[in-house]
Amino acid sequence: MAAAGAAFHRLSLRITLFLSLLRSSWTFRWDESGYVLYCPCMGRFGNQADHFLGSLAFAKMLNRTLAVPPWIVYRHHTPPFTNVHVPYSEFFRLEALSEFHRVVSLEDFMEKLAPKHWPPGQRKAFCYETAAQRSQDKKTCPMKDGNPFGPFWDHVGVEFDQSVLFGGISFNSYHTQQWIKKFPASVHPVLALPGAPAQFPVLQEHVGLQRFVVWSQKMEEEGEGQIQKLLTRPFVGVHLRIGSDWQSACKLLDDGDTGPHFMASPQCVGYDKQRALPLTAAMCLPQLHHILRALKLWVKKTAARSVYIATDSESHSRDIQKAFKGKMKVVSLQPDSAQMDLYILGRADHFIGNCVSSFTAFVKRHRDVHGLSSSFFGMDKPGKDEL
Ligand code: GFB
Repeated sequence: MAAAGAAFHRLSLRITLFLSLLRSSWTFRWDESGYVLYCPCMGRFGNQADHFLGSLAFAKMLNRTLAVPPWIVYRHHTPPFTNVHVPYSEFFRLEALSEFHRVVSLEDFMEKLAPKHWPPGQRKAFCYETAAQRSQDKKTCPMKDGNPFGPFWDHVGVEFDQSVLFGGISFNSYHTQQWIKKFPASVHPVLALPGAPAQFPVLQEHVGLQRFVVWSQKMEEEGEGQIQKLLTRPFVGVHLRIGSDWQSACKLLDDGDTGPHFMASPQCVGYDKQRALPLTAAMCLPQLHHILRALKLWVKKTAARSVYIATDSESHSRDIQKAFKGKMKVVSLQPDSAQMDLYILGRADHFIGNCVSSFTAFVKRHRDVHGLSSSFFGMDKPGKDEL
């Protein structure tokens, strides 16, 4: 019996190995329907994440495989004092995207597919005519002009040999047929673009794609470890986007240079411009009293025992502790990687974010997918005690 069991075990191991080999050779089989490549060259993580969802939708719309780019992390003030290109799978599960559409990491595309199917000498760049206007001959896509463009394509080892210009078409679904007619995969198997084929902020119809963005096992383990070590449930998580770059951005709002749609604000004022709620200064740059008010309200509502503060600047931990008379555990990890803050905020029992920030938007979408509650600074109704 034991011998039969061991033989069965060996057989099942062989089958598993065979299936995983089959799967990997399938994954790296050339897709005749073509590919979309792009540089996530606008903004930092939150902006790149918004663009990622739109790009995923664009690839599906054209029925091309998306070559998922690495995240560009700007480490100019901390070692290595340069851009770092972090593979998608470092933070999230690549395989979870496949539930929605065909994907391959850009790194695998370059290593396993490009040498044969998109070899040097045949690498075309695609861009808007208006973008090419910036080049000397006015016919060349500015694929590698400046930072982060040059370092990105250098990182994946791409030089472009030719430019293909287009105009009069946008990346939204209205132009699907034009894209397919203009650039059939049989003639143009690889659509390599200088930026994301998507809008910022993410279109309302693509917000739900967040559910395919699933944290990697490594992030999950580290994140859960930090929550267990530092926090006591229930806990309220807050995102304080209050640093100097943000203060300058919010000044545009104070100066009346924006409408209610300013950066990520459709997430809280509404996507419909005609019916959008007013965007106030407190929603963009909450002051300490706004922060304390919202916290008091939500700590009470959720009977929270601790507060987690994610911030791009100061945490106001002491003021917050004082406001709760020292009876609340107030934690601000200030982690090396911003994604750890995103992870913890995504797991809070309630989240208070910044309406205008795409960093908040990432957390809000994630929480919506999981049915968790969120609110925004400057939008809470005053608590009963304050009336
Ligand atoms: O994510 P992001 O595009 O959001 O850019 P916004 C803000 C970046 O600041 C994040 C850091 O990616 C982080 O690197 N950051 C902000 C934080 N808040 C936190 C936090 O709570 N914890 C940690 N660890 N890091 C846009 C930018 O930012 O703001 C644009 O993308 C531009 O480039 C604009 O600067 C004014 O939408 O908030």
